[in-house]
Amino acid sequence: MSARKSAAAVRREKERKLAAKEAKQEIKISKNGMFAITGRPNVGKSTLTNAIAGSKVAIVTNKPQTTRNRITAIRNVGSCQMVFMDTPGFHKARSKLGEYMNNVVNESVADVDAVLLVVEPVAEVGIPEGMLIEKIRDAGIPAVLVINKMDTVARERMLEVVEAYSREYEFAEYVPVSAKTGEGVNMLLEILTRFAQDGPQLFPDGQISDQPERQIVAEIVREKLLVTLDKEIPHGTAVAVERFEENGRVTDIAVTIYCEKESHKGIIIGRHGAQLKKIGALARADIENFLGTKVYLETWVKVRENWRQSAVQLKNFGYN
Ligand SMILES: Nc1nc2c(ncn2[C@@H]2O[C@H](COP(=O)(O)OP(=O)(O)OP(=O)(O)O)[C@@H](O)[C@H]2O)c(=O)[nH]1
Ligand SMILES: [Mg+2]
Repeated sequence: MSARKSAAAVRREKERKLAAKEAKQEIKISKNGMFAITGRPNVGKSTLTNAIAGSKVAIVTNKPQTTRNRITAIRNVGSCQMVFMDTPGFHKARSKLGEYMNNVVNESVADVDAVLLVVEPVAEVGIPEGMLIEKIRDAGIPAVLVINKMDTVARERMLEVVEAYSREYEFAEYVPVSAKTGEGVNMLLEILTRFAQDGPQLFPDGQISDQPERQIVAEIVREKLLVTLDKEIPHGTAVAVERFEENGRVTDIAVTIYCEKESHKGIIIGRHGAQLKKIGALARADIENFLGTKVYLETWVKVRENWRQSAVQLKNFGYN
């Protein structure tokens, strides 16, 4: 099963490189555009980021506050290279980690050609959306309202959403999409090319993200923690990659999962280690698919009391 997946991943990588090579021969990049993807937690920013990248670069779950860091997706459209920054869901912070996450949003909004505000298809401007609109106004940067999850509502609903948001702010564009089905995503990209500026190609052909492999591996493990564990426990976890060695067709990886309490550690490990085994198996399958090699994955669990409130620990886990 896993060997077949690996072969498929290798083939996909080859196809992507070939497509990139062909594209390069035809069109030379003469413009670039930087875009921040913002919105409240759980609206589908990372799903949209993956749809744009054409591959999974950001983890996605049905739990709010999944994304913690800025994650880049790179996509060439015609003569334009577009760089997207997925950001954490903007929320009322209750920890130093939450403050860090909101800060990632602030910094991303400050330095782009346009901001995408991703919203649910609901005709009401909520508190996080209102706060993000204030940031956009202050920064004086063009903004595009992306109405996501259009697969869940009737098409007519869009007009009501546009009406509600246009009362709050004059968006440059209003674009309905379904990040999940991919509908409207090409149209969105086409529209966004208007905000690009004359400039060089920033990333080589075929590169779809600037995240190191190790970081994506840590994120995949965190996704499995979020998917398999309940309530607050997964939100209090961080994952560190301790070992990452490529030995031909096998990648040897060791990760440590940090959690906030001894009781959480017990739950993560589970009875006779069953829960940790399940998390490891799910993560390993995805990591094999991502790396295109077989993977040997070792998992450890450690406690770091209240790390989300500690500036020093946040820094240790790469949230700095
Ligand atoms: N039906 C439907 N569901 C979607 C769509 N886009 C995203 N979702 C779902 O919404 C949930 C949240 O998606 P994410 O992409 O993780 O959302 P996010 O905005 O990145 O969330 P945070 O990182 O927590 O801020 C997941 O269960 C997705 O499958 C969509 O277009 N349609
Ligand atoms: Mg996300």
